[in-house]
Amino acid sequence: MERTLILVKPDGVQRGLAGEIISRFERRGLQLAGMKFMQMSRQLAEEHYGVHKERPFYSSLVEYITSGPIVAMVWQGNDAIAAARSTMGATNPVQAAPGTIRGDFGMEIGRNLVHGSDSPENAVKEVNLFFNTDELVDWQRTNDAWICE
Ligand code: IDP
Ligand code: MG
Repeated sequence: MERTLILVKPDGVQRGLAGEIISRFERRGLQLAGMKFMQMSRQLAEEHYGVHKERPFYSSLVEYITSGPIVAMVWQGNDAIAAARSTMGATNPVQAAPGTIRGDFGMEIGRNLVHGSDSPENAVKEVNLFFNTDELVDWQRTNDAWICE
């Protein structure tokens, strides 16, 4: 069982796509473990995107992610990280396959609607950065046997 941090970025919220985006993870069969509506501080953004500090787009990325509210979520399941990333689509929406979130709703890499952890190590770090343990819910989904063999 893996957990992954998913964010509906400010463009997703502002465009009224939060429900649509959440729904795609839900319908896929991922299980929700935590969710909050919040606005990221600059400090949180700099920590979250610390690996990109030297990249030319870093300052605009921090501006973008702090520019409005986001929906932060933890989704879990077998291979949750890879499953979530395939539901999201490629980083650049122009290259993202139709049927993915970015491929269906995005036009530019700097407005790509959604974040998802990219590895088990980063997922643990990111989940802990956004959520306290008491904000994550351990619950039994009654239709699990129809999603997981
Ligand atoms: P990911 O979100 O698909 O994991 P990363 O390479 O980790 O992609 O980049 C983090 C975020 O930084 C992207 O989702 C996107 O918002 C932004 N980003 C990445 N590359 C560029 C770029 O070349 N120009 C502008 N923004 C970028
Ligand atoms: Mg990434």
